[in-house]
Amino acid sequence: MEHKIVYQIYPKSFMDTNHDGEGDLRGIITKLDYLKDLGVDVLWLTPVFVSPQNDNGYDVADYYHVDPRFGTDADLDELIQKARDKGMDIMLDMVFNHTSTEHEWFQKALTGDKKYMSRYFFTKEKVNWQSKFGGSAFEYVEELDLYYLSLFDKTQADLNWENEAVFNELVKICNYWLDKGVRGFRFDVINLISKPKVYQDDEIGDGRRFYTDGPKVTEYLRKLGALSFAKDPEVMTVGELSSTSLKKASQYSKRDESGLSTIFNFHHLKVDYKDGNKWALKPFDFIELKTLYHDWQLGMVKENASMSLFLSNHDQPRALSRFTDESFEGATMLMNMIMSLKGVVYLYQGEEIGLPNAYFDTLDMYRDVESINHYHILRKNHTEAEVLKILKARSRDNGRTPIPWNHQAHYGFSSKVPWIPFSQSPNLKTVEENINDPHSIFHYTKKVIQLRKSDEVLIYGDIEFIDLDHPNLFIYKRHFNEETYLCIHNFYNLEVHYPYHYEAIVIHNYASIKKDTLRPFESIIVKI
Ligand code: TEU
Ligand code: CA
Repeated sequence: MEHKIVYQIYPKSFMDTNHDGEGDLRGIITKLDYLKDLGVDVLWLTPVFVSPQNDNGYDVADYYHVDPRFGTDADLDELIQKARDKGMDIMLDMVFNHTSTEHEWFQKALTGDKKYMSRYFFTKEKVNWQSKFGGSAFEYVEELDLYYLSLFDKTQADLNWENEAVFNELVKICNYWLDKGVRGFRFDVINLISKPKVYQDDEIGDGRRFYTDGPKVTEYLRKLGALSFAKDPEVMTVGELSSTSLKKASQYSKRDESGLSTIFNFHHLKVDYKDGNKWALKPFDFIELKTLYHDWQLGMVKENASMSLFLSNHDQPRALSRFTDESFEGATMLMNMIMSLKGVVYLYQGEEIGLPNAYFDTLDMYRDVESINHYHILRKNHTEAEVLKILKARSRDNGRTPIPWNHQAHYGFSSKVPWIPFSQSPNLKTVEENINDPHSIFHYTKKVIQLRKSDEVLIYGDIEFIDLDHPNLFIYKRHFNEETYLCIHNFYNLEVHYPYHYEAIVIHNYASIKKDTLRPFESIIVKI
């Protein structure tokens, strides 16, 4: 699995082919040669199932059919086949912690049908748990004089995995798509599926300590795996884990267990949260970032478990803007790092062309439910300017702007004004510009992908961290058989003196070496 590169696609912002300003499945089909040329092996699509799109598809109303916004069921079949013909697998995003309140199960529950009510969490009393998008996690239903649990938006009702009928439905859905030729699943917030029997107020937090990494998550996952995806070792699965721990995470992706292939944890993407608060800004803590990689890389190896390597996705500001000056050197330093750590590499659309954050200046440019909710929450005790500054740094829309393919109308993404504005950054370069420039971030990414997929030291080698307290450099070695690589990444826009010896250069994001020196965002991997 570690030799495969996964490319995450946010279909709504990838390529539009039917002139409605929203990306679609046929748009992805038109770009398969581009993705094949880039060298990726698996295409992860965020949800394309029927959905009212209140949370951009993470509110699923029908798990068996494609939302007309994205195309037809036949379009998805064609994408699966055509990707396969080019040696790429399709990974679908399974949102099994909750359904949309538009889903027929929930609609039947609203009629008071006990059989369907027990598929969710209806309760007479509510407790003080908070939704991840702000506000109470319990929504009141007058007709039933009951509340239901919704940890995200109120139109996303949490599913009761303890209910056999629910579990069997989810097994059926997985096997349906496996029979359709899908070769991968990403499981959304999968460590929230084991809720406590009794709810209690949280005196200190927002309630997540009562429902995160619950007692039955491992059992549920291994059972689901045994009845569906783990039957075929070629099927790649990844679990998105919210606020998890190394101990728990390693349980879910133990090799040789019918659990997940790998997991996503997010601690390394909270190193710029002031006091752990997403909506409070501070410069990223570099030492903490390196220490987290040290602990998780070695911890997962010790537990014989596998982790994913990623820096950006559709919920995060773009790493290029978050950790660097958006330069070629910044982008390729991050690329060298993610491709030389231990695990399965996930790239997010746009990283291969150095696409920066959105840089939206006004609220009306934002689309994300979480961002708009928090605009109003933060405005209670912040000025307009302060809130817009926080959103500019933290909003999920930073990762959701459309791909700029070329300099035709609407950057060749659509013939219509797109559903969300393009990045307003002056550093934006199109895919076409990248392809036409041999020294571009695109061609460098292609080269380092080739290296990562063919180099056993980077794929299988042990990892050893060095000088973790260095203020500017991230340094580690990879060992495999007799070979050792030294990897050095300068995370800062300054020159650093650091003596190192080498036998040969494996990859370098500068044209030549300056003895014992790492220039701004310089990154080199050498054989020693
Ligand atoms: O994200 C879960 C999750 O943890 C994020 O919502 C995260 O908490 C938030 O972005 C941090 O601010 C998954 C999906 O990736 C996300 O797009 C969905 O909104 C969410 O689940 C609910 O399905
Ligand atoms: Ca479209």
